[in-house]
This record gives sequence, C-alpha cells and structure tokens, in this order.
Amino acid sequence: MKKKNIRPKKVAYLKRKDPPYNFLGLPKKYVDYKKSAIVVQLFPYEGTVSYTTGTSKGPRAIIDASRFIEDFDVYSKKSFKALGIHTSAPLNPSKKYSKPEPYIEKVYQQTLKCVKDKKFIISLGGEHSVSSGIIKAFHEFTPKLSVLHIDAHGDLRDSYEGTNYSHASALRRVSDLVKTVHVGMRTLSQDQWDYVKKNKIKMFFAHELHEKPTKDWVNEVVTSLNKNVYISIDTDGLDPSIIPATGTPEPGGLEYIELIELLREVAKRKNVVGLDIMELAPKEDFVYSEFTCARIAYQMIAFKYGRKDRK
Ligand SMILES: [Mn+2]
Repeated sequence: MKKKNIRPKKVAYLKRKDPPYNFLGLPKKYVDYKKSAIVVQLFPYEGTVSYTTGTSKGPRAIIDASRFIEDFDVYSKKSFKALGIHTSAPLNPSKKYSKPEPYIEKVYQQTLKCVKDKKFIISLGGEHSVSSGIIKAFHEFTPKLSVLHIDAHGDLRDSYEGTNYSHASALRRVSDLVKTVHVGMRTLSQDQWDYVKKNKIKMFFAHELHEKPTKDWVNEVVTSLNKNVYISIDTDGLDPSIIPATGTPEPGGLEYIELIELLREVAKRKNVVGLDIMELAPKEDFVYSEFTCARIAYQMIAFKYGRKDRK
C-alpha cells in the first residue's frame, strides 16, 4: 500500500507580487494616498535586537495576514475600508544591521509627511527603536500629546550596547519629549526604576493589573493620559501564549481581550493620533502571531472611526 504523505503543508503565504498587496488586500479604489484617511507604514528595521532575530520580517508577515481579516467590524457593525487605507512601500534599511540613527531619521521624515497630511498613521515593525522617530514627528505637530506604551520591558535605558537609540532605549528618547504611560511591564532594571521614580512616570506592572478587574485598571490608565494619545505596542506586552513570535518573550503578559478593552476605552475618551506594533519576529507555524497583530491594527481603526459620536 502506498504511504500517505502526512507532513503538514508549508504555510501558503500570498506572494508579495500577488495583487492587491496592501493592508487588508484592498482594491485600488480604497488605497490612493491622497484620498486615504489612514496610512500604514512598514519599517522592516532590525539593527540592535538582543535575543532572537527576525523582526525585519515582521511588517511583511502582518500585511500577509491582514489580507485574511474581514473588514466588517463586529463591535460597530460597520466596515471602514471606504475611509481609504494606503500602505506605504517598506522603508528598507540601506543594509542589514545598520546603525539606528540614520534609519530613525528616515522614519521621522516619512512620518512627518503623513502627520502634515493629517493621516491616521499605523506603523508596523521592525524593532522598537523606530518608534522614537515616529513619535518625534507627532510631537512637533500635536499639542497635549502623551504616549501609551504597551510592553513587557521599560525600554527606558539611557543607552544600551553603545547607542542611545537601541530598542532598549526607545521610550527613553520618547520620554525626553512627551509624557509616557507604561502598561504590562514585567521586567525592569534598577537604573530604569530609579528613573521612573525620579520622574514620576506612570508604570502599570502586569502582576498588579492581574489583581484588579480589567475595567478598573483600564479606567486608571486612560485617566492618566493627555488629550491626544499615540499608542506604541511591543508585541511582548501581550502574553507569549498569544504572540509567541517575538524576540524576548516574557511570561505573565496581557490577555488579548484586556488589550482590546484598553484600546477601546482610549479610543472612546481620547483622540488617538497613531499606533505602532513593533517587534514581531515571525516564526513558521505561528501565523496566529501576525494575524493577531493585523487584527489589533484593524480593531484600532474600527474603534477610532466607529465611535458613536462620529458620523
Ligand atoms: Mn519589549
């Protein structure tokens, strides 16, 4: 008897050249830059990662996965594709493992254009250091800006491995500019803790959140934010059982639904100007990691534009 081939098939990614290659796989009429309210930026940069590698492949994997997301939103019972969602060409670094400063400068320039054009900007990474370039651009045009940072790590080191722009310093550069609120923290160093205390930075540790009802801590977090909010998500802010494909997985993170409740409440009470999802390092057979990232990105769009006070 002939043996059956029981090896699982490889994941069938859509190929880059398969049209339409953009966030959600939208037809042409919904993706024109000028007509789009939303821009998705792709930053496949990986220069200062510490533990496991692969985050340069993050944006591509999220775009691939997004093509399987339904555009009808179950919270608002609406679709948001008619707002227009433009996906920028990936900003490729000049070479692999190049220094962060020149790349972050390019990130800043590209984002600045979108900010001036009043787009709602979603950025996909790539390592977390690029967020400082994005936020710098927002900072210049957005009064009363605060940053909601979701991460297992503080990312508040003054410098790390010889650079002030490492992924481990991403939020330190940001906190030099604007108010930052940190959620889902599980790991920190003494020097970062000293900095947090000295500067009275709001930090919500995951183990403290797990002791409280979601509604209560979500309310506390949102109350601590300014009127305009930029959201920066490191995928390791979520529990690694939800997003295992990340460089430094830390146990005890946020549940998916907790994160969604937080995003929903922020979108309801504040003006969310942009969102990034960083540090996805795709691993074969863990496609639910990138699918979850794509889902979070679209859910944010739905929460922002699906508010009952918007027509
Ligand atoms: Mn992290």
